[in-house]
Amino acid sequence: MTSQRTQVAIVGAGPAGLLLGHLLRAEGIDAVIVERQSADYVLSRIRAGVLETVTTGLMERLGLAERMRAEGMPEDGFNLADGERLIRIDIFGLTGRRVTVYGQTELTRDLMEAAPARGLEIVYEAADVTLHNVDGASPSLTYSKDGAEHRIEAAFIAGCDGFHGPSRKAVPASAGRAYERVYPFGWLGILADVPPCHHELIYANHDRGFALASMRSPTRSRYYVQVGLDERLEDWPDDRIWDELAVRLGPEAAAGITRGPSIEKSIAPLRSFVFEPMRHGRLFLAGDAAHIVPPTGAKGLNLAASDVAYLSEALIAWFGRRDPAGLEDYSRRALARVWKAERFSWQLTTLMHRFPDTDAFGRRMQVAELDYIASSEAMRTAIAENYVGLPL
Ligand code: RFL
Ligand code: PHB
Repeated sequence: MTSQRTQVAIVGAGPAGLLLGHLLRAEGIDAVIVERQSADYVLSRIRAGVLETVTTGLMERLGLAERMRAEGMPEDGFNLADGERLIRIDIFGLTGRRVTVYGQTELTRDLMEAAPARGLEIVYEAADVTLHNVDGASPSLTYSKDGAEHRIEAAFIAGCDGFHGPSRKAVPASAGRAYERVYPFGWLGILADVPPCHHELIYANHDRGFALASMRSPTRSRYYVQVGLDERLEDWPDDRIWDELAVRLGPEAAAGITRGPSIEKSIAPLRSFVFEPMRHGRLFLAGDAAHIVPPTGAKGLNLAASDVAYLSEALIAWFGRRDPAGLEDYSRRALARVWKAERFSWQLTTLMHRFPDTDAFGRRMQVAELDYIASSEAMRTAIAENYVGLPL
């Protein structure tokens, strides 16, 4: 067994772990990331696309925003569609801020590529990561790689290992509580090298179900359709997806759709989940390890970023001045923002999807709410300020 000491051991090289590692290294704090997958595998997962200013701001602060500034697409607004018309949410006009379309893959690549030069060690393909003594004075983790066993001792462990990782499971059931809602449908996503159908995102509620038109660049589109949980990818050849998108997104968007072969296709389930508290002893949870939002509000990656903004600040105060206040307050502070994003994501999901038990009354409620949003600037402002991201 080899042994290594660091100040913060980080589990998971997703956005939460990578951002945290860089924020700590920028202040001279040692950190090591252990990641179960290879770098290529992590980069092959097509996920988030919309970044709040909290997230782009962290990349700026780290001096890693050059490519994001050149290739990211600033968005002044987005649209809700009700089957016929587009209801525009003028994010910039209503809040003075914008979101940026820049794929999670690209953000992750920028962070991974900058790691060696900044002394951020990332161990890829680390198997059997196990956390030890997280509620004692000297926590550690062990993993195996290439047939050898390794141990990392640290002052703190950051669990940034996503929903299925081992960190949350290292918290005894009696020390935490999970809140969960599982939705009775999923999103089928398709990536294609065709121009987007519209210059802004469109979230559509149609009688046949939800659809989303998003993008990655002027030549790459990302679309989603709501599907039943029993549906399989084989049931959805590309043509069926394009046909369905054209109907659900409405006539204006349909006129702009360019069809092309999919380069990625996957089905993701939708879930709301929060684990409280986000700290157990010397273990701190951040990002999807602690909470999941349905993707409708585009909040998951951005919450990972705000968690690690709080956590890095707390760890920097601890290592710099032995000030424990930030660490003690981390869970409360992070959860206050998490629950508001949970509420927004749940509300937008409920407003925009067909639920198997939506009756005629429920459908009328959705239509009336969309109509109210179209006519009320107060409603649009509430949506815009949540979508663009609540303050840290
Ligand atoms: P991640 O990205 O899941 O990274 C966790 C990392 O931990 C590793 N890991 C382990 N490492 C070591 N040992 C183990 N035993 C391990 N088990 C797991 C994993 O391999 C992985 O590399 O979590 P993180 O960093 O918290 O980041 C969260 C975001 O990835 C997630 O919230 C977003 O992708 C959610 N999301 C969206 N968020 C947005 O802000 N805007 C969006 O537009 C948006 N769209 C989406 C989304 C998520 C989606 N899916 C597929 C869930 C669209 C979709 C379809
Ligand atoms: C995406 O582009 O993948 C995307 C955009 C907005 C969302 C979810 C996903 O709300």
